Amino acid sequence: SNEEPPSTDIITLTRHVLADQFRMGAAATGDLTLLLTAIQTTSKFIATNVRKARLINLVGLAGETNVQGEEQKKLDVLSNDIMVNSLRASGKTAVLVSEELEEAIIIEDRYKGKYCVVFDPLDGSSNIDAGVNIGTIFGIYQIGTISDVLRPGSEMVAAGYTMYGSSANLVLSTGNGVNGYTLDAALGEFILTHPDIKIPPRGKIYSFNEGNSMYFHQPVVNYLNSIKYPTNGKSPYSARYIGSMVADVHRTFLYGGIFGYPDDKKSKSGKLRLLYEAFPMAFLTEQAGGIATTGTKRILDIVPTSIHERCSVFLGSKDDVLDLAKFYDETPKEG
Ligand code: P6P
Repeated sequence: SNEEPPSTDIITLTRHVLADQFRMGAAATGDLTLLLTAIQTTSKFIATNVRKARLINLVGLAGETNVQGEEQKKLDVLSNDIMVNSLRASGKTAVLVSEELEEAIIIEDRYKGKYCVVFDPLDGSSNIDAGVNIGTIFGIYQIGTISDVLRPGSEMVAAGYTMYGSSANLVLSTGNGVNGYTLDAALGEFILTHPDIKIPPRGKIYSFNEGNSMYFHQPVVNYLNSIKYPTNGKSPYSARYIGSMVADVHRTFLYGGIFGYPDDKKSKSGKLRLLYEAFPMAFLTEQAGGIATTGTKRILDIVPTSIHERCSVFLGSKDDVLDLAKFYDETPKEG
């Protein structure tokens, strides 16, 4: 048959990360690689169960939807449980912080390793019913002697997300750029499909929930007006808002533009969580050549005061986010 012979030189995520470690000449103990293997396992498990839930949902539409409602909520818990169990069992973690858990988990000595993982196991899960892409977001710190997780995002050693859609896409940085991997379910491997992701320096898309416009602070209003009613003869930007952070950020990385969930008069500190949403996405954004700011401060420089605190987020193409930041510089502090 004229079918292409299968490649015998597939670059799996594990091989790619190992190659990176060797290239770095780091005393690659393999610890990070093993930790990332555990994270891959959780993403495969979640991908399977999100797909099943959608299937059940389709089947369930004829049944009592409230059962499906329960099913959806269970998915959040299911995703959290697989993350906690798999990360603990890896023997590479000391502290876990999950969006689903009020308190941080301190790993018992028998399983204690040198990393702290902060994660949102299933962000945007309210979108499952509509078949909208959702995702897992994670960040990895190397813990010193103290199991103190309240450290700036700039101290993360790795960060990534897995987006569950028509396929499962895992986007990862270990500090040397950003790479995208797609799950080959037959092999059960994430294969390198998007090497060295770089955000275009400027895009033509803005991604905000304009349903919050009534509450937006003046700098955001002024910025949005500048791209919706441009006075420089340029055409207005397009609006794209999925309402699932992983999907909106993934599109921003690939197509460029700006994603924003700013603090406003209703959400005084914004809505997105600093430790396991803003930090990982800001880490990836900078590694992909973009900028991530609160409007007045680099997100990765924030020192958290509590594990579930929220923060204002603007991220994406360098030139677009710099344009936004100018409006904060120009606006006198509101009384
Ligand atoms: P809104 C999903 O619930 C989420 O946490 C993020 O994934 C998403 O970016 C944001 O909230 C959407 O919030 O207020 O626009 O529905």
